[in-house]
Amino acid sequence: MTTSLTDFGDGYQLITLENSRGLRLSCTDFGARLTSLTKNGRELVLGFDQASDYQQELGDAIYYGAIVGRVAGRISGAEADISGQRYKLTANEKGRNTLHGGGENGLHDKKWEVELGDNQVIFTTTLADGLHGFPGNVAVKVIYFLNDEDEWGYEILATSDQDTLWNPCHHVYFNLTGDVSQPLDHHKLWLNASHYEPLKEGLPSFTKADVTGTALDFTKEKAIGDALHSLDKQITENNGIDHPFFLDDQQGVQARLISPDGQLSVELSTNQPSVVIFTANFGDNTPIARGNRLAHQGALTFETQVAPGAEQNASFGTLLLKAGEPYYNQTIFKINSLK
Ligand code: G6D
Repeated sequence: MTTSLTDFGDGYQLITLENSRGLRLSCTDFGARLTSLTKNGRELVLGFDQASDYQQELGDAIYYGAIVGRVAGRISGAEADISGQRYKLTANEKGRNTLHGGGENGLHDKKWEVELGDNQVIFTTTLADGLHGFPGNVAVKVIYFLNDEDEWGYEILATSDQDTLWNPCHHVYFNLTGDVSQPLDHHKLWLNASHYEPLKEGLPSFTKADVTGTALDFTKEKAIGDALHSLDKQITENNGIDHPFFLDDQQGVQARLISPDGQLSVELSTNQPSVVIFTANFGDNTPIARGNRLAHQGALTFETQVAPGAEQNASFGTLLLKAGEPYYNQTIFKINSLK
């Protein structure tokens, strides 16, 4: 295993780990973000090679590969009850919803402290009490790891000094072709999720629905294009997939993404109850990443978290982080060479 540090521009640094089997992971103190994951030279994720490229508006580039929170996803109405008190939050989407914890000066666009561990990169930061309207000073640690079994992943740990809302995610986007100008259509996806959360005008519906008979049924592996080009209203109204899926288990492999050429797969394991899958439904006005313009539906996220909307449906889990209690998200991705 080798580790290297390079300049990432704008005062940020890039840390790269490489194992003995040609799997290379790069991450930066800018948002504790994954910027690149290559297997024998093939780029598997959406990202850029300098910090400034993430600052562009197009395609919400600022979130690519970053840690997002305090609360990933949307809080409808930008208000929440926390331990009996009502809080008004930053309405950074359409002036009425809180998206990804309230937008700028969040986890995704700040400079984290960084230290190197044994095949690990450890990022730490704090979110101040009152930021974006949320109570509590939150101390956050993100640990990236890479090993010689071609597994990489992250742990997110946090504690707060007051009861607060806390449901971060890691916003990695995969495209296993090595070229994000290729739409996802011929990637195959299997998902151990018999239920999902329909959206209502792009917002949480606070309900669970059976995937059976819908385009969002990935309980048997299928081409993602079969879903993306279906006439299922949940697809047509959201211009693609942007849905929380309720995982049927929290141990072992819960999802598998297979490259169109059948050479590679990524297998997801997580201790989180849900995963939000978003297929980068940005249309054609998108950034160019490493020489390729991101296609509409050209990459797919696995945002492991509690399903957005849990603030109104306790069966989803809870967004509440009680003062002094530990939060822990462990998510592992196994890269398999299939041929
Ligand atoms: C999308 O739900 C997704 C988010 O994950 C993404 O970051 C944002 O909007 C741009 O709806």
